[in-house]
Amino acid sequence: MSDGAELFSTKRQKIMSKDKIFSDPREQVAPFEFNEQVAEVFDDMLSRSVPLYRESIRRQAELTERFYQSGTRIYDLGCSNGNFGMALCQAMGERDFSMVAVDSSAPMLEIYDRRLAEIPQRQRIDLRQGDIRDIDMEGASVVIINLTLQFLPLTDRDTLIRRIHQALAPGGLLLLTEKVVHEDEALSDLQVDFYYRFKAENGYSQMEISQKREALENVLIPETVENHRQRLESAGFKSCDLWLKWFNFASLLAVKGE
Ligand code: GEK
Repeated sequence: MSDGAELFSTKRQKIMSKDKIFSDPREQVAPFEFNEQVAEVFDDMLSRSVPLYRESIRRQAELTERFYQSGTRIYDLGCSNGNFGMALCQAMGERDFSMVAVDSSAPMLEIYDRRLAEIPQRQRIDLRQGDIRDIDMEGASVVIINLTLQFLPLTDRDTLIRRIHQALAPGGLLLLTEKVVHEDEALSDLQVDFYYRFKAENGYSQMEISQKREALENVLIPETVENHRQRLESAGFKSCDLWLKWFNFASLLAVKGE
């Protein structure tokens, strides 16, 4: 992997396990879960399943550095094993900051905790196990929700985005990355076709691709970019930019007015 692998470098990263979770045929595919088996292969899974994953994490860390206001907090909602946290420590360098990183998966947070133990900025990141819908947020200047809103029921999404807007200081930043669908069915199909091509190029077999798709059915519910934009606008965000787009993946940034 040459796409900035050094970005998240820790000792653990160098012994990354390969994702073979869906490589054997299954009679019934159970709904996808962020369990120990997934946590173990997470970096390999994301780098082979999410186009531009490293680039997007890196730029979001740099955007966070740009928008962070001293004395406030950063929230990483659905932080997984800490790739954003590691990139952020690098982007912040010596600069002081405070981040709350939340995930419901204990195996993910165990890995994050081990990675933090290896770096000098460990005290700046507070790991919390819980549901992002229940977490209290206040005094924030940046909130990132990277590939995680898509796992909430559709009915819970407006409330969370409103709560994020309320928690942000004037001039605060929300970073939102999601798998998306297109409102035009033919274009949606085209995006998915190119997405499966990307996965196949990264070594996933057709069986792995289709079993993973089945496991994510009704677990990961993508929306259109337009839906996301509208939700951000209704929550009160003053400006919004689609800063990265790759077929069925979209990264938006939204800024709260002064
Ligand atoms: C990254 N942001 O590397 N409450 C808390 N955590 C949740 C919830 C919830 N309701 N639902 C899902 N999660 C990361 C990648 S992965 C994306 C995020 C993916 C957590 C879940 O446990 C998992 O760790 C994360 O959200 C989604 O930039 O694997 O497609």
